[in-house]
Amino acid sequence: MDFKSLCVIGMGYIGLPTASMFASNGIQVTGMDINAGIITRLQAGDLHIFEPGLRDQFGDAVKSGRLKVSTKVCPADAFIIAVPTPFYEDKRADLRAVVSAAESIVPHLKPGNLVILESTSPPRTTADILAPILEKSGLKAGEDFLLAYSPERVLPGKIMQELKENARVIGGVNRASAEAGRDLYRTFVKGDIILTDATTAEMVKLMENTSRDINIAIANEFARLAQQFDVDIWEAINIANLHPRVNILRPGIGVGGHCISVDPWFLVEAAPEAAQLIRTARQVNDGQPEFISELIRKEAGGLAGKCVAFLGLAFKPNVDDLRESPAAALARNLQGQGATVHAYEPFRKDAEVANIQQVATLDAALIDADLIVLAVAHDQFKTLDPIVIRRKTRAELVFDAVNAWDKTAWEAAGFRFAGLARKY
Ligand code: SAJ
Repeated sequence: MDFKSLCVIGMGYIGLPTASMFASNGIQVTGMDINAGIITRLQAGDLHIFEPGLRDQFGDAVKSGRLKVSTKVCPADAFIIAVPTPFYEDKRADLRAVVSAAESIVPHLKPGNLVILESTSPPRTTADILAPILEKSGLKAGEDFLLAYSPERVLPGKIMQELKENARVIGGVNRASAEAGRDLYRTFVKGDIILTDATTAEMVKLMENTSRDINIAIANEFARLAQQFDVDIWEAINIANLHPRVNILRPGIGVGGHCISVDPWFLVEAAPEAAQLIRTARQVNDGQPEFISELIRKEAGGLAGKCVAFLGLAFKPNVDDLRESPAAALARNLQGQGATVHAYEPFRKDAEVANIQQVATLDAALIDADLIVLAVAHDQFKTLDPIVIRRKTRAELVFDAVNAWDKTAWEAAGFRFAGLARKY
């Protein structure tokens, strides 16, 4: 099939790069978002998110005249839904944005159109929730219009590259829908395109992120054991990973972001009895900020009345995304232990994180500090020179929660150094 126009609903971390990529590759694209503030900023050429390479790609797309942004859905040959699917307090999937995106397509849906859902969703969402909403148009899914699920699988920080290069799964409500999806994404996808049914594609996406969550959980549990047995976990993992069939991931302060810390719950919700391991892994990772804060408290000999220079609030290194960030949870845990936390996040100096006192510069974080906690291994933190830092703070203790700093160098500069299961 030949697609000339596309409407992408949701201008977030996935929708905006995807819309820019299609427009740069010849398709007439409307990027739609219900948030008028985001659209006004984009119209002024001001991106509300940071992702390497996105600014240029978006700029090229706008310059080509093929990318427009709007608060309204427009008629098009194809529609992509890329809206958030968070969870409610009780961890059930919150599909309100998907439902309202689908409803906003209904008045524009024409015979021969293709609708693709990209948002991570519980199994059967496309067939059981999306199709009935779109069929309110009077058209039948798979017959009058085409409907598929194609999960985004790109890694924040590498989105522009992975959008093109990763294998793409397209699950249609029937074969014709999957094939139409393939024709659309072939516009820019260089990786393999694998066709399957919609529910399999939904399950594949959840399995990918769940297996990563479980692998990080076992790394975190190993770190807790190493801490107990006075073993350096980083040395132990390096040695274990020399085994040809072992690949232990990195322990840390927990698992955050909008994907891995959320998606496994969709499987737990769908089949609680069958998903015991998945639930336990979630609990281990969610418990990690508290475990680390307890380690810090012990190292500091108590935190009451102490001031912490807290480096990093993003959910992982070199991104500006603070959603579900374990760093924010750790900062709050330290405050709960009586510490005053001065948090510095270079990628989001203006972010307003509830109940966390942010400072605008590194120096402001260091000035009154009794201890320094490295929570996120941003490149600009990794390369800090301990000799320079020594001159800017009276802090004596440095706690590296993410194994990013050289213990010897910090000790040589006059700091007492500790970390997660760290001996060397
Ligand atoms: N983390 C660790 N240890 C590790 C790796 C990661 O503690 O060894 C932590 C990170 O610090 C972060 C969290 O896990 O808090 C998740 O980070 P990530 O880099 O593993 O993944 P995301 O959430 O940025 O992106 C994931 C990716 N999925 C997989 O790798 C299976 C990406 O491909 C998906 O597109 C994305 O979720 C998504 O949107 O679903």
